[in-house]
Amino acid sequence: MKPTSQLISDIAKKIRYEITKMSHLGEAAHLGSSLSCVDLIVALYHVFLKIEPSKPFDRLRDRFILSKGHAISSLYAVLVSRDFFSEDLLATFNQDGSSLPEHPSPNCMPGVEVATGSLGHELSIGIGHALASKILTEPDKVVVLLSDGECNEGTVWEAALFAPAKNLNNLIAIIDFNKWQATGRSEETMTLSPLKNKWESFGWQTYEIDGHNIDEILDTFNKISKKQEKPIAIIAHTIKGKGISFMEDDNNWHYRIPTQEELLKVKNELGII
Ligand SMILES: Cc1ncc(C[n+]2csc(CCOP(=O)(O)OP(=O)(O)O)c2C)c(N)n1
Repeated sequence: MKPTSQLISDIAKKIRYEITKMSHLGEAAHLGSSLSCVDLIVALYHVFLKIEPSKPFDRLRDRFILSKGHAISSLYAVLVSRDFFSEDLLATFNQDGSSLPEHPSPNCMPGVEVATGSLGHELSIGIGHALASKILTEPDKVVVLLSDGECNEGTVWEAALFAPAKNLNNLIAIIDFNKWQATGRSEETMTLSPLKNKWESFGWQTYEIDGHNIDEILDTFNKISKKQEKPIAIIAHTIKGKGISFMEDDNNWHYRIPTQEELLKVKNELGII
Protein backbone atom coordinates (compact mmCIF):
# COMPACT_ATOMS: atom_id res chain seq x y z
CA MET A 1 0.00 0.00 0.00
CA LYS A 2 1.27 3.51 -0.88
CA PRO A 3 1.98 5.87 2.03
CA THR A 4 -0.59 8.63 2.59
CA SER A 5 0.32 12.29 2.25
CA GLN A 6 -0.08 12.59 6.05
CA LEU A 7 2.58 9.93 6.52
CA ILE A 8 4.89 11.69 4.05
CA SER A 9 4.39 14.97 5.98
CA ASP A 10 5.19 13.24 9.27
CA ILE A 11 8.37 11.72 7.86
CA ALA A 12 9.39 15.11 6.42
CA LYS A 13 8.88 16.75 9.82
CA LYS A 14 11.18 14.23 11.50
CA ILE A 15 13.76 14.73 8.76
CA ARG A 16 13.65 18.50 9.25
CA TYR A 17 14.71 17.93 12.85
CA GLU A 18 17.36 15.35 11.90
CA ILE A 19 19.04 17.66 9.40
CA THR A 20 18.99 20.59 11.84
CA LYS A 21 20.75 18.32 14.34
CA MET A 22 23.23 17.21 11.66
CA SER A 23 24.04 20.82 10.81
CA HIS A 24 24.53 21.60 14.50
CA LEU A 25 26.70 18.57 15.29
CA GLY A 26 28.71 18.64 12.07
CA GLU A 27 29.00 22.42 11.95
CA ALA A 28 27.78 22.22 8.38
CA ALA A 29 26.30 25.04 6.32
CA HIS A 30 23.42 24.89 3.80
CA LEU A 31 20.64 24.00 6.23
CA GLY A 32 18.18 26.39 4.52
CA SER A 33 19.01 24.72 1.17
CA SER A 34 18.35 21.25 2.59
CA LEU A 35 15.06 22.28 4.20
CA SER A 36 13.68 23.56 0.90
CA CYS A 37 13.88 20.16 -0.81
CA VAL A 38 12.94 17.79 2.05
CA ASP A 39 9.30 17.31 0.98
CA LEU A 40 10.31 16.51 -2.60
CA ILE A 41 12.98 13.98 -1.61
CA VAL A 42 10.74 12.24 0.94
CA ALA A 43 7.95 11.92 -1.65
CA LEU A 44 10.43 10.59 -4.21
CA TYR A 45 11.89 7.91 -1.94
CA HIS A 46 8.70 6.88 -0.17
CA VAL A 47 6.40 6.83 -3.21
CA PHE A 48 7.89 7.41 -6.65
CA LEU A 49 11.29 5.80 -7.04
CA LYS A 50 11.61 2.08 -7.58
CA ILE A 51 14.69 1.34 -5.54
CA GLU A 52 15.10 -1.21 -2.79
CA PRO A 53 17.37 -0.55 0.22
CA SER A 54 18.34 -4.24 0.19
CA LYS A 55 19.47 -3.94 -3.47
CA PRO A 56 20.90 -0.41 -3.81
CA PHE A 57 22.97 -1.42 -6.84
CA ASP A 58 20.29 -3.36 -8.67
CA ARG A 59 20.85 -2.83 -12.36
CA LEU A 60 17.24 -1.91 -13.03
CA ARG A 61 16.84 0.54 -10.12
CA ASP A 62 15.58 4.06 -10.66
CA ARG A 63 18.36 6.62 -10.24
CA PHE A 64 18.14 9.76 -8.14
CA ILE A 65 20.82 12.42 -8.45
CA LEU A 66 20.84 15.31 -6.00
CA SER A 67 22.46 17.87 -8.28
CA LYS A 68 22.30 20.55 -5.57
CA GLY A 69 24.82 18.46 -3.62
CA HIS A 70 25.21 21.06 -0.87
CA ALA A 71 21.75 19.90 0.36
CA ILE A 72 23.01 16.34 0.89
CA SER A 73 21.96 16.21 4.56
CA SER A 74 18.34 15.79 3.41
CA LEU A 75 19.24 12.89 1.13
CA TYR A 76 21.26 11.12 3.85
CA ALA A 77 18.36 11.49 6.31
CA VAL A 78 15.79 10.29 3.76
CA LEU A 79 17.96 7.26 2.91
CA VAL A 80 17.99 6.43 6.64
CA SER A 81 14.19 6.76 6.73
CA ARG A 82 14.11 4.04 4.02
CA ASP A 83 16.66 1.89 5.93
CA PHE A 84 19.48 2.26 3.44
CA PHE A 85 21.85 2.64 6.40
CA SER A 86 21.84 3.12 10.15
CA GLU A 87 20.49 6.27 11.80
CA ASP A 88 23.53 6.45 14.14
CA LEU A 89 25.71 7.46 11.22
CA LEU A 90 23.85 10.75 10.79
CA ALA A 91 25.62 12.07 13.90
CA THR A 92 28.95 11.73 12.05
CA PHE A 93 27.89 14.01 9.19
CA ASN A 94 30.76 16.28 8.06
CA GLN A 95 33.13 14.99 10.75
CA ASP A 96 36.71 13.99 9.96
CA GLY A 97 36.82 10.42 8.68
CA SER A 98 33.04 10.18 8.28
CA SER A 99 31.48 8.31 5.37
CA LEU A 100 28.88 11.11 5.23
CA PRO A 101 30.80 14.03 3.74
CA GLU A 102 29.29 17.50 3.34
CA HIS A 103 29.42 17.00 -0.41
CA PRO A 104 28.92 13.36 -1.37
CA SER A 105 31.19 11.06 -3.31
CA PRO A 106 29.76 8.15 -5.33
CA ASN A 107 28.69 5.23 -3.15
CA CYS A 108 29.99 6.93 0.02
CA MET A 109 26.80 5.35 1.35
CA PRO A 110 24.42 2.89 -0.33
CA GLY A 111 21.94 4.93 -2.33
CA VAL A 112 24.25 7.84 -3.13
CA GLU A 113 24.82 7.54 -6.87
CA VAL A 114 27.05 10.42 -7.89
CA ALA A 115 29.62 12.92 -6.56
CA THR A 116 27.71 16.19 -6.44
CA GLY A 117 28.43 19.67 -5.19
CA SER A 118 29.96 21.31 -8.22
CA LEU A 119 26.74 22.79 -9.53
CA GLY A 120 25.75 22.48 -13.17
CA HIS A 121 27.07 19.05 -14.14
CA GLU A 122 24.61 16.49 -12.89
CA LEU A 123 21.78 16.89 -15.36
CA SER A 124 24.31 15.71 -17.96
CA ILE A 125 25.18 12.72 -15.78
CA GLY A 126 21.46 11.92 -15.47
CA ILE A 127 21.18 12.14 -19.23
CA GLY A 128 23.97 9.57 -19.57
CA HIS A 129 22.05 7.13 -17.36
CA ALA A 130 18.75 7.83 -19.14
CA LEU A 131 20.29 7.42 -22.59
CA ALA A 132 21.96 4.13 -21.58
CA SER A 133 18.63 2.80 -20.31
CA LYS A 134 16.90 3.76 -23.54
CA ILE A 135 19.57 2.07 -25.66
CA LEU A 136 19.34 -1.08 -23.52
CA THR A 137 15.51 -0.83 -23.45
CA GLU A 138 15.56 -0.98 -19.66
CA PRO A 139 12.56 0.25 -17.67
CA ASP A 140 14.20 2.47 -15.06
CA LYS A 141 13.78 6.23 -14.78
CA VAL A 142 16.22 8.92 -13.75
CA VAL A 143 15.37 11.89 -11.53
CA VAL A 144 17.73 14.86 -11.15
CA LEU A 145 17.02 17.55 -8.55
CA LEU A 146 18.56 20.92 -9.42
CA SER A 147 18.57 24.28 -7.68
CA ASP A 148 17.43 27.53 -9.24
CA GLY A 149 20.84 29.20 -8.91
CA GLU A 150 22.26 26.21 -10.72
CA CYS A 151 20.12 27.14 -13.72
CA ASN A 152 22.51 30.08 -14.21
CA GLU A 153 25.06 27.52 -15.45
CA GLY A 154 25.40 27.14 -19.23
CA THR A 155 25.93 23.39 -18.88
CA VAL A 156 22.34 23.03 -17.60
CA TRP A 157 20.97 24.50 -20.81
CA GLU A 158 23.20 22.39 -23.04
CA ALA A 159 21.82 19.35 -21.22
CA ALA A 160 18.30 20.78 -21.50
CA LEU A 161 18.74 20.93 -25.29
CA PHE A 162 20.16 17.42 -25.52
CA ALA A 163 17.54 15.42 -23.60
CA PRO A 164 14.52 16.21 -25.85
CA ALA A 165 16.68 15.71 -28.94
CA LYS A 166 17.20 12.09 -27.78
CA ASN A 167 13.56 11.63 -26.67
CA LEU A 168 14.60 10.89 -23.10
CA ASN A 169 11.12 10.29 -21.77
CA ASN A 170 12.65 8.39 -18.83
CA LEU A 171 14.30 11.54 -17.46
CA ILE A 172 12.76 13.90 -14.90
CA ALA A 173 14.39 17.16 -13.85
CA ILE A 174 13.01 18.83 -10.72
CA ILE A 175 13.99 22.42 -10.07
CA ASP A 176 13.91 23.43 -6.40
CA PHE A 177 12.84 27.02 -7.11
CA ASN A 178 13.39 28.68 -3.72
CA LYS A 179 14.28 32.06 -5.28
CA TRP A 180 17.58 32.38 -3.37
CA GLN A 181 21.22 31.70 -4.13
CA ALA A 182 24.22 31.78 -1.78
CA THR A 183 24.34 35.55 -1.32
CA GLY A 184 21.21 36.99 -2.90
CA ARG A 185 17.93 36.63 -4.75
CA SER A 186 18.13 34.40 -7.84
CA GLU A 187 16.14 36.85 -9.94
CA GLU A 188 18.58 39.66 -9.12
CA THR A 189 21.62 37.51 -9.96
CA MET A 190 20.36 36.42 -13.38
CA THR A 191 16.78 36.55 -14.59
CA LEU A 192 15.29 33.05 -14.72
CA SER A 193 11.65 33.96 -15.31
CA PRO A 194 9.64 32.68 -16.97
CA LEU A 195 11.37 29.45 -15.95
CA LYS A 196 8.55 27.11 -16.99
CA ASN A 197 8.38 28.63 -20.49
CA LYS A 198 12.15 28.26 -20.87
CA TRP A 199 12.08 24.49 -20.19
CA GLU A 200 8.96 24.11 -22.32
CA SER A 201 10.52 25.90 -25.26
CA PHE A 202 13.54 23.60 -25.01
CA GLY A 203 11.15 20.68 -25.60
CA TRP A 204 10.38 19.43 -22.10
CA GLN A 205 6.94 18.52 -20.79
CA THR A 206 6.70 20.90 -17.89
CA TYR A 207 4.75 21.11 -14.65
CA GLU A 208 4.72 23.93 -12.13
CA ILE A 209 3.86 22.95 -8.57
CA ASP A 210 4.03 23.93 -4.92
CA GLY A 211 7.07 21.92 -3.81
CA HIS A 212 5.77 21.68 -0.25
CA ASN A 213 2.24 20.53 -1.04
CA ILE A 214 2.52 16.76 -0.70
CA ASP A 215 -0.78 16.07 -2.50
CA GLU A 216 0.32 18.20 -5.42
CA ILE A 217 3.74 16.53 -5.56
CA LEU A 218 2.17 13.04 -5.52
CA ASP A 219 -0.46 14.02 -8.13
CA THR A 220 2.30 15.19 -10.44
CA PHE A 221 4.31 12.00 -9.93
CA ASN A 222 1.15 10.08 -10.70
CA LYS A 223 0.67 11.87 -14.00
CA ILE A 224 4.22 11.31 -15.14
CA SER A 225 4.45 7.67 -14.23
CA LYS A 226 2.24 7.02 -17.27
CA LYS A 227 3.86 6.80 -20.70
CA GLN A 228 4.99 10.23 -21.81
CA GLU A 229 6.78 11.37 -24.94
CA LYS A 230 9.20 14.00 -23.69
CA PRO A 231 11.57 14.48 -20.76
CA ILE A 232 9.77 16.04 -17.81
CA ALA A 233 10.68 19.22 -15.96
CA ILE A 234 8.96 20.02 -12.69
CA ILE A 235 9.33 23.59 -11.51
CA ALA A 236 8.74 23.22 -7.77
CA HIS A 237 8.11 26.50 -5.99
CA THR A 238 9.71 26.17 -2.58
CA ILE A 239 10.79 28.22 0.42
CA LYS A 240 14.38 28.17 1.61
CA GLY A 241 14.41 27.10 5.28
CA LYS A 242 10.86 25.70 4.92
CA GLY A 243 9.22 24.25 8.01
CA ILE A 244 11.12 26.17 10.69
CA SER A 245 9.56 29.54 11.43
CA PHE A 246 12.73 31.48 12.14
CA MET A 247 14.58 30.07 9.11
CA GLU A 248 11.90 30.39 6.40
CA ASP A 249 12.95 32.65 3.54
CA ASP A 250 15.90 33.95 5.60
CA ASN A 251 18.99 33.41 3.47
CA ASN A 252 21.31 33.76 6.47
CA TRP A 253 20.55 30.06 6.86
CA HIS A 254 22.47 29.35 3.68
CA TYR A 255 25.56 29.49 5.90
CA ARG A 256 24.37 29.81 9.52
CA ILE A 257 24.78 26.83 11.83
CA PRO A 258 22.15 26.34 14.54
CA THR A 259 23.23 26.65 18.16
CA GLN A 260 22.22 24.14 20.85
CA GLU A 261 19.49 26.53 21.95
CA GLU A 262 18.15 26.91 18.40
CA LEU A 263 18.19 23.13 17.95
CA LEU A 264 15.98 22.81 21.01
CA LYS A 265 13.67 25.49 19.64
CA VAL A 266 13.36 23.51 16.40
CA LYS A 267 12.64 20.32 18.34
CA ASN A 268 9.81 22.00 20.23
CA GLU A 269 8.41 23.74 17.16
CA LEU A 270 8.27 20.47 15.20
CA GLY A 271 6.83 18.59 18.16
CA ILE A 272 9.61 16.00 18.17
CA ILE A 273 9.55 13.82 21.28
C1 LIG B 1 30.11 25.32 -9.78
C2 LIG B 1 29.88 25.82 -8.39
N1 LIG B 1 30.12 27.11 -8.10
C3 LIG B 1 29.93 27.57 -6.84
C4 LIG B 1 29.50 26.74 -5.84
C5 LIG B 1 29.34 27.25 -4.42
N2 LIG B 1 27.92 27.28 -4.05
C6 LIG B 1 27.42 26.41 -3.14
S1 LIG B 1 25.76 26.59 -2.98
C7 LIG B 1 25.72 27.85 -4.09
C8 LIG B 1 24.47 28.53 -4.55
C9 LIG B 1 23.27 28.18 -3.81
O1 LIG B 1 22.11 28.64 -4.47
P1 LIG B 1 21.21 27.63 -5.27
O2 LIG B 1 22.11 26.88 -6.18
O3 LIG B 1 20.08 28.35 -5.86
O4 LIG B 1 20.73 26.62 -4.14
P2 LIG B 1 19.96 26.90 -2.78
O5 LIG B 1 21.01 26.82 -1.73
O6 LIG B 1 19.34 28.28 -2.83
O7 LIG B 1 18.96 25.84 -2.68
C10 LIG B 1 26.99 28.13 -4.58
C11 LIG B 1 27.29 29.20 -5.56
C12 LIG B 1 29.26 25.39 -6.19
N3 LIG B 1 28.81 24.50 -5.27
N4 LIG B 1 29.44 24.96 -7.46
